[in-house]
Amino acid sequence: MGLTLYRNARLVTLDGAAAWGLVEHGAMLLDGSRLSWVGAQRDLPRGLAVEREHDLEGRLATPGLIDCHTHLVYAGDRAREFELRLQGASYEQIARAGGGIRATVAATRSASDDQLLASARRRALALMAEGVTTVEIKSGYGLSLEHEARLLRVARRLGEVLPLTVRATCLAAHALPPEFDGRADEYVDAVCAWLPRLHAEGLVDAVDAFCDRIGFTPAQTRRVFEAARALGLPVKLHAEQLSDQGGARLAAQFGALSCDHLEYLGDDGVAAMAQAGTVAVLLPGAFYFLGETRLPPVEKLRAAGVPMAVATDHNPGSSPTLSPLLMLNMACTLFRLTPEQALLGMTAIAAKALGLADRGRLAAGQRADFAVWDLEHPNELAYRFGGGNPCRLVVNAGAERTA
Ligand code: DI6
Ligand code: FE
Repeated sequence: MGLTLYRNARLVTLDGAAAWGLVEHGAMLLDGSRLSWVGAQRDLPRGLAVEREHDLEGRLATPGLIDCHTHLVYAGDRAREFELRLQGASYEQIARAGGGIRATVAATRSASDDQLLASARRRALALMAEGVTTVEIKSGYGLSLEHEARLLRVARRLGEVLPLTVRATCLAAHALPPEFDGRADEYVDAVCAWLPRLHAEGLVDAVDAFCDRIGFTPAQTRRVFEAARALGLPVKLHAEQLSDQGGARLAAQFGALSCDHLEYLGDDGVAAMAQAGTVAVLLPGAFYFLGETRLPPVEKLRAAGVPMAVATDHNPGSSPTLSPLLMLNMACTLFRLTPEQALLGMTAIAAKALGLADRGRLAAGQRADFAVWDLEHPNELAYRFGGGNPCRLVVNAGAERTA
């Protein structure tokens, strides 16, 4: 395949010293699925055999968005629980009464593979329409070997049927399934026994757990992490979402790629994450939708040099959003990230949260994953909210997909 040139773009490379890595009158050269040259058009090497040329007409080009935390594969919805919460029931109370994650598990187990794929595909298309080129998808609504495997296979399949990179994370330790009531330790034994089988089928890129009062204890989480480590799989953690369990400290001991949520993260957790190089994944959708008032310690994370990612956390219970752009806005309005930090959080730092070094910036050698926007300046990505999608074009590994 010959070279492809995209020219006349305002490049938001997120690379180099300039704010946003902004390059006016920029051009990108693609060699197949990779960027082979990125810079100001006047510096473009002469005498190249360019096969195809695209004029971006002065539009903004950013790295493709990376949604590094979603639960995209499930059946049913939890709109009724939303009503109950508005009448005063808490997320935790609903979960303890057998609703919450368990309600979605029941719906998911009775859905067919085709139904799960079709609904996940619709959700993925909505994310892609706003510039997403890589998505992480967690299992966690199956909670048995058979059903967790089914969810992970659907996630893998999605990456085959769509121009989208899918990273699959096993979150079998999401909640206790009803058949294990009162036997959480036995359930954790089971999860540890499933992991090698799921991994042997090539279904697992990382392992996650929900460490909280309504999830699993740090001791149980540690056992899941040990099973992951024995397989050479990286770990992540839903940590300190509803209470401080010391989950982040534990995850840092295992060199976790990321700790996610973190509203109740304490100073020791911040320090442990900084030392381990663990990414903090901020999820403003869940914070907003659950009416949480405790903010993640963004100032402290920033001061300690912990990289911060931003994701949708799409799931039916705590964050039923399909708008990564709205999350950029909320990361700024609710968590006080700067618009540039928010975009970095959904590109370069999100890539780090997934252990991917080949994407997240516009630079030679990176994957040719980018989005083109009808916007003047990148700060508008976080400034606008709720509709009027400005995404004009999405390119994944060099292949165009008109949004
Ligand atoms: N925390 C969350 O916000 C999601 N999972 C988790 O551990 C919510 C999952 C759900 O309510 O269905
Ligand atoms: Fe989540």
